Amino acid sequence: MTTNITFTMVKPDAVEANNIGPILAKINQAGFKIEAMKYMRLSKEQAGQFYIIHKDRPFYGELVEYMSSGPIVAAVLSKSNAVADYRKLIGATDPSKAEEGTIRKLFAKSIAANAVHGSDSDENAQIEADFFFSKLERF
Ligand code: IDP
Ligand code: MG
Repeated sequence: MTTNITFTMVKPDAVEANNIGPILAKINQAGFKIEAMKYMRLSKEQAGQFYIIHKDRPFYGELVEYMSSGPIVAAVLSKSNAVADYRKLIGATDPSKAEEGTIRKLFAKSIAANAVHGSDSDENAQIEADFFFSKLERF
């Protein structure tokens, strides 16, 4: 299997709870290499743009408010089968439905404040990585 990428964020709830370190440790232990990383706060406009695909969902306003409520860690990760393997590592969107040992089971507070983002396809991984990082910021 060729190496490919996925995009992740440590979301504001997990940053606030001092779980950046434990989450990055899980990511490295699972065999992902960090290709790019930054610590930043999204404006409402940026959060709205990132999640534009969800603009018609009832939780869109809440999601944009939440994702711009505090700093996040954004990162590009690489590994064979990166997108699917990372979705497995993070677990279900709703932490009450996430498998034991997954990042969301361990660290998420709720279906909205669910600790991490993970890309859902190779195409979206590229779009999301390009949204946050220039070529000069990727290794
Ligand atoms: P995913 O992050 O597991 O891919 P999506 O369906 O793409 O889940 O939803 C994007 C984000 O929107 C979720 O991670 C979560 O933060 C938020 N979200 C999803 N469903 C709900 C909901 O029913 N209520 C509130 N927030 C939600
Ligand atoms: Mg999604």
